[in-house]
Amino acid sequence: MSTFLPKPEHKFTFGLWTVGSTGRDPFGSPVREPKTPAELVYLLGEVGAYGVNFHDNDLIPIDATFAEEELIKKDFRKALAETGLVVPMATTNLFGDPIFKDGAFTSNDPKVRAYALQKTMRAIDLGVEFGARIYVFWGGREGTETDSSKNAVDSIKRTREAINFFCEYALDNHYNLKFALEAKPNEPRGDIYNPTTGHMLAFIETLDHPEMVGVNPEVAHEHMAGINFMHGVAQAWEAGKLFHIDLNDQYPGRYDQDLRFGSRDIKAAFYLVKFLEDVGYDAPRHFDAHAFRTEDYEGVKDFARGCMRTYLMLKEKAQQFNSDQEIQSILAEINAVDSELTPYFGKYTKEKANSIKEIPFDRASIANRGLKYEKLDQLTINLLLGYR
Ligand code: DIG
Ligand code: MN
Ligand code: MN
Repeated sequence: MSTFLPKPEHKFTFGLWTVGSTGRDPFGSPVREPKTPAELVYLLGEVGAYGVNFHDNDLIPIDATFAEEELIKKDFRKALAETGLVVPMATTNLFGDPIFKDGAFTSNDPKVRAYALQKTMRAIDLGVEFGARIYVFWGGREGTETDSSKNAVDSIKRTREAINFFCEYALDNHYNLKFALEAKPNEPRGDIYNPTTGHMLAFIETLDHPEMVGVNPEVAHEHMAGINFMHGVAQAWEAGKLFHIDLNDQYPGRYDQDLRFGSRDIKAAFYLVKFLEDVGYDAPRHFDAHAFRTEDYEGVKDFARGCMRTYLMLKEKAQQFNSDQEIQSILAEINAVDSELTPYFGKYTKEKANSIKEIPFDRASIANRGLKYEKLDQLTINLLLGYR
């Protein structure tokens, strides 16, 4: 049995805002004293994380003076050097300040849209300064409560114009950056544009530089939309667009809970980890989650350790699944190739079409075949519960 201790090769990362969450929620004030970015880096170093991510204002307060900014960066850089943590991803807070109350890129106010461009360019510079290679856009306020307020087509066009602008900004400055778009269906806005990873994949194809832009799917966000998260991740991967991933957990039909990874739907988490490991996903495994409001900072460390341990335990379960003879023999049987039909699949030809039209099918006998999915699923449960 391995000890499930995180290593740099696992590329486990946390945002400053995750382990730095002070436990504020819509119905209660903070329960934990805030820690500085440097203190959070040391905390992440203690639990064995590989990297740390930040929104611009997680690191540099929006009204910091130049001197304050330089001191913060100096301490942050020192903590990174002493712990060995890296900064794989950065992003912009375009949702916290009141100016963004009606969105940033999709705000009806051109002053807000212009300020959002300015703030994001500065945040990109900051992320690049600390080595970020992936830049995330989460449009938390890009939406409506009343659709009397915005033209949905104009909103998509404004979003496209902004992302095109930042792709050109990165090219113009020779930044080695990839952009990752993160979807969420609602909260904090009543409805958010581009609400799922699928919407984002379609949107990316309308951009001027689609090759620079991928997605950053988040477990909780797709669960909020009632979607099978692994299926969306698989579609993004197959399209070559899985640039980053936000791992956490979520009870269906609730607000964005950002729970510890694997703490709610262990079976869904298993299939996700199995997929990521089976395909050799090699980008950061980012836990965009936070500890329960009940916790002190020892509890926050328990939360962070739990995210990484659960991932590693499920990684071992996936290896067991892949080497389980009974499971693999069932999979081999239900995926058997029919050599007689093989010539008919693949690209279209007129000959194939005409031949397929003439094949006699015995629908009843084909339909009567039992697929052993109950046995396969129970074997999976047995394995996950440690009885296999
Ligand atoms: C929320 O799930 C969003 C913001 O925290 C951030 O912009 C993004 C990066 O992981 N996730
Ligand atoms: Mn979330
Ligand atoms: Mn996220």
